[in-house]
This record gives sequence, structure tokens and C-alpha cells, in this order.
Amino acid sequence: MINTKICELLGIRYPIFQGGMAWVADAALAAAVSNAGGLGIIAAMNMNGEQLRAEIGRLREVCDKPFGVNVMLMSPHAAEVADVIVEESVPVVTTGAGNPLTYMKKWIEAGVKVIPVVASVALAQMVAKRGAAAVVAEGGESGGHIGEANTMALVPQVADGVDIPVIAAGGIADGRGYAAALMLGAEGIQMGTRFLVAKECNIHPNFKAKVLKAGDSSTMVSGRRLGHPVRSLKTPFARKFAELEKDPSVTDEQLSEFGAGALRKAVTEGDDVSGAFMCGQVAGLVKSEQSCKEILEEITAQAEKVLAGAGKYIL
Ligand code: TUI
Repeated sequence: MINTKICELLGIRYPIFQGGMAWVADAALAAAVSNAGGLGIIAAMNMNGEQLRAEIGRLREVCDKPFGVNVMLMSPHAAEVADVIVEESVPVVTTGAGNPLTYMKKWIEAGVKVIPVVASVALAQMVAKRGAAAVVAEGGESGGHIGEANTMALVPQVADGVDIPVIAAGGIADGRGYAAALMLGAEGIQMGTRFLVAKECNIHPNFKAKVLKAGDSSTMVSGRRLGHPVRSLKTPFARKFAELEKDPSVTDEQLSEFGAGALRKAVTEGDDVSGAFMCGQVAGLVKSEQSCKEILEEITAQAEKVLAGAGKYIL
């Protein structure tokens, strides 16, 4: 059994979070992860306040375990969903793609545990000072919107920089990555890509097939010009976006317009032509569709084996 401060802090069995993936992480996926002993997280990204309230209701019908809601801070509905989180007494909030200070006081006063996703030591320290319960340090191996530093460099620096627990994210999909994250100073992990192909994950079958087929060189980063680099599978859409990004005759507005709705089209329609299949570099490690329970049990058993065998390196 792997047990860390995160288990006690949140009342969960495995210190493993399911990433709050926009359009992907619904009540069904989050409930499956929480029911299996991890922390399931609903992504509020694509929802307004009332839609989030309904999604929380759907989770609570089938799950009485701790769960989280992820607020994508660039979402036009961020303020509204921030209030719903308080009204619904959501146990844990994670935030992404920005600075969550605007909402932190309100959440903490309401008893919500706030765990921002950070991509730098500076933001980790800022949120720690304002009462964050922990941070997720997310490296650039991740899918979706990413920062500059990679997990191997980011996690130990964040762990040194704050006194609260650190959860490592980005580039973790098996027990080796899990064990390595603990060695870097993390007290837990967050995975997105591995849960994309979970049985309880309701994305389009095309998306799952692409992840299962992917290898180590299957992802690319685009969107730097617009200030939000995004990692996704190398598809015709991603390549075209990267090409337009380099073309000075294309305006930022045209580029944004071209990308609008692309993630939704990938997730709900499996659209090969205009969908953005956001996905981490570890896609090549993800080989089969499993239940959330199987994923949590398998990765834990693998990490325990790796950790127990590590003594062989010491004479
Ligand atoms: O947020 C994510 N991953 C995401 S959000 C998303 S939706 C989207 N769609 C299209 C374009 C952009 C986004 C898809 N994937 N991960 C958490 C994360 N947060 N990664 C990096 C950061 C981050 C970056 C900079 C957090 C804070 C930050 O600094 C902000 C500041 O003001 O200091």
C-alpha cells in the first residue's frame, strides 16, 4: 500500500488524481475514479454554473466519496462556477491555466480544499501563502494547455519551494512514473492520458483508438503564438494549426477562430479533420482500455514493486 499525506488530507485510499480534462472529465468518469479510491475530478471548463450543479448531482447519485471540480480559469464561466462550488460544498477544487487568487479566499472560507495546478515555483509559493491545501505541479509532458518546465525539473523545485504537499502531473502513466514522482518529492500523482481510455470515460471511440495507437513521437505543441501552448496528437488539424501559426498573414483572431471548438469536436464527434485530440506524451505507454479500478490497482502494484526493488542499486 502506498500511503502519503494526501490520503489523509483528502480522505482517499490512493493518492492519485484523475486530471480535470475539459469536455472529458464528467460525473461518470469522476465517480468511477472516486469510487475506486482515487480522487475523481469533474471538469467545469465547458459548463456554466447550472450545468456544473447538475453534473455534481449526477456524481452524488452514484458516489459518496470525496471528489473534486476543476476550474479552467480562462473559461468565461469561471466566476459563476466558482460560486456553485461553494453552494454545493464541493470537497476539493483544482484550478488550471491561470492564477486562482481571485477565488481562493471564498473557497477556503467555505471549507473547500484548494489545490491549484501550477507550472512554476512562483505560482506555487503564491498560492501556498494564500492557503492552498496542496499544489499539482504539472510539467510540459502533459496534454492540453502546458507551461514551460517539464515534470523532472519542475516537481523537485516546487517540492523544495513550498511546505504543502505536491502532486506530480505530466508524463506519468505507469508504476515507474508514479514511483519516480514520489522520489522527486511528490506525495501523489495526477494522470489524464491514462484515464482517457478508461472504460468509464465517455469520449468518442476514435479518440480512444488514437491514444491506444500512439507512440512516443505522436504528440506536438501548438498555440504558443496565442499565449497558450497546447499539446495534442499530431493530426491534420494540429499540423494545419501549427502552419497557420507561423504564417504572418494570418491574424491572431483568424487563428483563434480556426481553433474554436476543436477539442469538443475531438471528444464528442471523434472528428479527424477539425478535432484537437489533446493528449500527453505518455500516450505510447497506454496500451489497453481498463476500468478506473483496474488502472488504480495496477499502477499501485507496479509502483510498489519498483519502490521495493530500488534497494538493489545501493551497495
Ligand atoms: O489547464 C490545464 N490544461 C488544459 S486547460 C485546457 S482548455 C484550453 N483549450 C484551448 C486552449 C487553452 C486551453 C486544456 N488543457 N492544465 C493546468 C495548467 N495550468 N497547465 C499550465 C498551467 C498554468 C500556466 C500558467 C497555470 C498557471 C499559469 O500562470 C498563470 C499566472 O498568471 O501566473
